[in-house]
Amino acid sequence: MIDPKTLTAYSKFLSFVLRHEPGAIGVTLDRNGWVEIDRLVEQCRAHGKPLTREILETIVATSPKQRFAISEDGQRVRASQGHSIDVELGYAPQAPPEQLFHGTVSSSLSSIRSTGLQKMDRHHVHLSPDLATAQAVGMRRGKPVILRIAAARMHRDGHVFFLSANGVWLTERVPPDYIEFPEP
Ligand code: HQG
Repeated sequence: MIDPKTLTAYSKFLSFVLRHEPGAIGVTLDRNGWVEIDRLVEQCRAHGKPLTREILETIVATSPKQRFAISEDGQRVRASQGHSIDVELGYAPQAPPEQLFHGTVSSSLSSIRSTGLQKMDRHHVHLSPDLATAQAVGMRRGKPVILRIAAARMHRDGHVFFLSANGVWLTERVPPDYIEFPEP
């Protein structure tokens, strides 16, 4: 049994490597974001992170947000979303539900009111399917503020949506007109 704190620390490190900086441990991702598990483990160990295949598989299986996925042949792993580096995740466009949610903080609101939701350092704006998830996302930055997104209307107006393997809705941007802000 691996202790949960160790798993969390490895999970954060893997997010960093698989979404942002594979070069930090000398691995490269293929165009779809995958890396060979053996190579990843070897390079983690060479950089002072004694990861094992067992720990990796435990993280993939138990991560509450299912951040990582293992390929069908069991040989490769990738992050399911959240990248800042250029990868083609290959998710098919999908019609979103009527409404989606975005958790943010009050200090971002005036900017969001004028420019809408921007993808910032990531590939997409990330939207949550339910309030509780959006609360948790917003809480990473402070007191959460929940925005309601008229996703079905956006979709009818031609905006493209993708659903990641771990249930995060992704879109290029959300113009202010589709955002319902909470009462001040
Ligand atoms: C804000 C986590 C000013 C936006 C979560 C957010 C999620 C603006 C921040 C995933 C803005 C970007 C993504 C604008 C957006 N002006 N601020 N125009 N547009 N923002 O981390 O959605 O744990 O890139 O509100 O669970 O917070 O990494 O996006 O506060 O699924 O797996 O700019 O990351 O998942 O922050 O989180 P992020 P996010 P993981």
